[in-house]
Amino acid sequence: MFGDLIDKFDGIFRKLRGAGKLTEKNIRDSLREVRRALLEADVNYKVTKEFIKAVEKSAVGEKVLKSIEPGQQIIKIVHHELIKLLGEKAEPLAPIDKSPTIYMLNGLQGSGKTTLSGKLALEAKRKNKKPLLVAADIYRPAAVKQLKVVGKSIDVELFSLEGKNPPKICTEAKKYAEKNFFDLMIIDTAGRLHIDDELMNELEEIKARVNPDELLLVADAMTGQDAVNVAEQFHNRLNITGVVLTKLDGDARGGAAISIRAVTGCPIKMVSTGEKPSDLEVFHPDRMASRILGMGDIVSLVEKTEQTLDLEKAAKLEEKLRKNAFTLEDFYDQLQQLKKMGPLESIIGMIPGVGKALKGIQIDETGIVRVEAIIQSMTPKERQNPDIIDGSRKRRIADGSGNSVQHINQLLKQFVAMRKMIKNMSKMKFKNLPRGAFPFQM
Ligand SMILES: Nc1nc2c(ncn2[C@@H]2O[C@H](COP(=O)(O)OP(=O)(O)OP(=O)(O)O)[C@@H](O)[C@H]2O)c(=O)[nH]1
Ligand SMILES: [Mg+2]
Repeated sequence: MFGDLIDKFDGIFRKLRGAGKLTEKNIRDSLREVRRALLEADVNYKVTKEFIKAVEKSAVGEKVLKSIEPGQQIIKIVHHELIKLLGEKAEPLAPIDKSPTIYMLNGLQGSGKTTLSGKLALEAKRKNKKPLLVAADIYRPAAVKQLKVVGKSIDVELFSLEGKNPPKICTEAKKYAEKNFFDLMIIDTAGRLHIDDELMNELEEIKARVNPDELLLVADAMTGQDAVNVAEQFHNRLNITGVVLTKLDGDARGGAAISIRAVTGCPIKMVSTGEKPSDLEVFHPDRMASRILGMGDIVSLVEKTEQTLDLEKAAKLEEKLRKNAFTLEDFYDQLQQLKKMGPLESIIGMIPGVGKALKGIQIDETGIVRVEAIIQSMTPKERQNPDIIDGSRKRRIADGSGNSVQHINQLLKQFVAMRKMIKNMSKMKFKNLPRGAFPFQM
């Protein structure tokens, strides 16, 4: 997620920090690079222009030039403006407080509506709410079946009607939900290749008949500016309440995520980062900005951990991370947990400073088995204090785990990088970002 941008910002900021005293010229040079980075990330042209203007206005002032750490000041300004661009604060979905609350999902073909239906239903269940999935896609032969499978896998009831049109299905579904005390009704509508009048008319009619509490556009982040255009058109016709960006896991550029709010005025409410039920997050502009600027997102990481693991373990992890008491044993433990949480890159990307720290160090999923074997071959003392692992210990561990000494070195290097990162992390203050908030060295 945002891989390209993170790399570029890292380079730009590195230069800024190295510049010592800043002049208006090197600020302008950096901003030109920021501008190029945003455009290359497929951020909307106008949005980029406005963004640079806003940053420039705050940055090219005496205050910044005279501050003790001008480089840091600029990063702070970029961070601040990015948060503004992304929407300032999180806008969660309408609360499930009626019988039924209605979420209606719209979007182009393959954008991820059906997958999202399942995720939202599961989340409702987690909150002890009773969800109902409504199959309003009667055009694609396998669509109803697909939603049925989704429903079955999470044990959620499906409402479908044969031989009826989608507005009628939704009206009947609402009656059914009212009668049977469902808390949430999720309408999975049909996707189309392009926006056409027929589709819009149908969606408008469903909207008019059931009056949904959320009218969400599900947009594929990987389609970049197309997603932004689609959002604009949907919003013009349907007055959507929010956007859910999907496939952010495969979106290295981030153009849609960054532009959509500014172009449409519609908030991004949730983001989907994978196909698994747990790959759904509330969109937090501040956290997303931090992630984009390579500052990680420890808050989301801890939340994700809490969702996936038992709370006690998560609390312990958080404490350890903050106390900087992370050992190889914890590392091992975390690997076990990580395996449950989804693709490693998405998890690891949330750790502050990780973009650079772990760059080039392989943590592919198959490599985990090796890492496990290596740690298992260590003595408890070695796991607690890897500094004592000298040449002969390395050879013993290598033999014991069926690896080469090189592999042991690689793991230790990886662990040291991780520890350093965590050490930096503990310096972070989440509430008052300004000073010392950045996990990288200034
Ligand atoms: N990597 C990734 N894949 C996703 C995500 N969300 C959905 N998908 C995949 O995208 C494909 C299409 O998802 P669907 O949920 O069927 O999309 P849809 O909008 O219902 O499609 P139609 O019903 O044909 O309009 C599936 O293979 C999903 O597994 C995501 O956040 N990340
Ligand atoms: Mg579908």
